[in-house]
Amino acid sequence: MKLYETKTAPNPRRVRIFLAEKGLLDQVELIQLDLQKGENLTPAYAAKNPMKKVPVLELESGDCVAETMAICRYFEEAFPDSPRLLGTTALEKAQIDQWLRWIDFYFMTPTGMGFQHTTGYFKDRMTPFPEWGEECKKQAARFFNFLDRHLADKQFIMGDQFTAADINALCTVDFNRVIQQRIAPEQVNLQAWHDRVSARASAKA
Ligand SMILES: N[C@@H](CCC(=O)N[C@@H](CS)C(=O)NCC(=O)O)C(=O)O
Repeated sequence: MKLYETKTAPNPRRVRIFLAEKGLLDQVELIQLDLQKGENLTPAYAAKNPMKKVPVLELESGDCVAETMAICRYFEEAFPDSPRLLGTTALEKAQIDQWLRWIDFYFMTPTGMGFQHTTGYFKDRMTPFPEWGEECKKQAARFFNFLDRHLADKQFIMGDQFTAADINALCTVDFNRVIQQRIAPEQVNLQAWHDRVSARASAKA
């Protein structure tokens, strides 16, 4: 299997950590794309993912799966003996999904938009609106506070169990450095959780 990705980008990092936690990193060949050079904008790549984003998983059959969580879901289902990261019971699955959507919509997306609209990183392919970018940065900063409160009495986002929600939150917290946002000294619960999840071997994947 091939995984089209970019080492420095946050969405592919989510997949790499997910695979590392499952012990499945050796199942994929990592193919690097330089996003700023537009290597994701070619017709050949658009045939794999019409949205022209990384990551994309390409199976031996030639079938492609785009979208970070769809790729993670593929590995969760295709390798049922690997550690479960998307829940086991109906309630766990639903609550993890809830968290993944909260993190995507209210944390990852504002972080990404804050980055793209304040830096002009992709100005060759979109029109940046700096004022909108600043608003998005504020929304991402509010999620730091929300996570800090949530983690006051928990080891991980779901409680005692490390899940994909921790992976996605970790990658988003870390990516906030590109918009100069970091865990504040008073956010001690968030910092303790961050130390805990960053210490796992998978965080270096
Ligand atoms: N919803 C997608 C988002 C993917 C995404 O935005 N990827 C970024 C890198 S983290 C990308 O490919 N950007 C290149 C571009 O926008 O041209 C997912 O979850 O996989």
